Amino acid sequence: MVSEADCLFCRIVAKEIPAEIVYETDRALAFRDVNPQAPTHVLVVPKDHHRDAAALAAADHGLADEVIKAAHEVALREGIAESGYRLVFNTGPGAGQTVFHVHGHVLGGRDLRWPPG
Ligand code: D5M
Repeated sequence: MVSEADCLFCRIVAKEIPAEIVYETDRALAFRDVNPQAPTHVLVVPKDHHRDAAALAAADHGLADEVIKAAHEVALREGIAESGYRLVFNTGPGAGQTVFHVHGHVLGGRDLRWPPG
């Protein structure tokens, strides 16, 4: 496992910090966002540390696919796959990324406007 000291999501992956886990595979973990922006708001992360979506895609072939598949599995389990959901990877501080361990936000359960703010 590639882990980084002082990374919040690495510590959640290591189960050192509690989170409400909703789905887990060998290489991905999904848990509820502490500050939900929709009735369903789940974060999906690779267990290995990569700072953002671009780094993830560049570093490990197949892992980005696994994270996206895990996000869809979460949507199915949460009952939002059919009505539609948003999968968002904020990438960089200017886009609002605050935790630099790549994570996809799975958002759904309400009408989602476009463009997002
Ligand atoms: O999204 C970072 C997200 O991480 C933000 O929506 C809050 C969430 N967050 C922060 N701390 C926790 C813990 N401890 N558990 C669950 N969720 C958490 P970003 O795209 O980087 O702005």
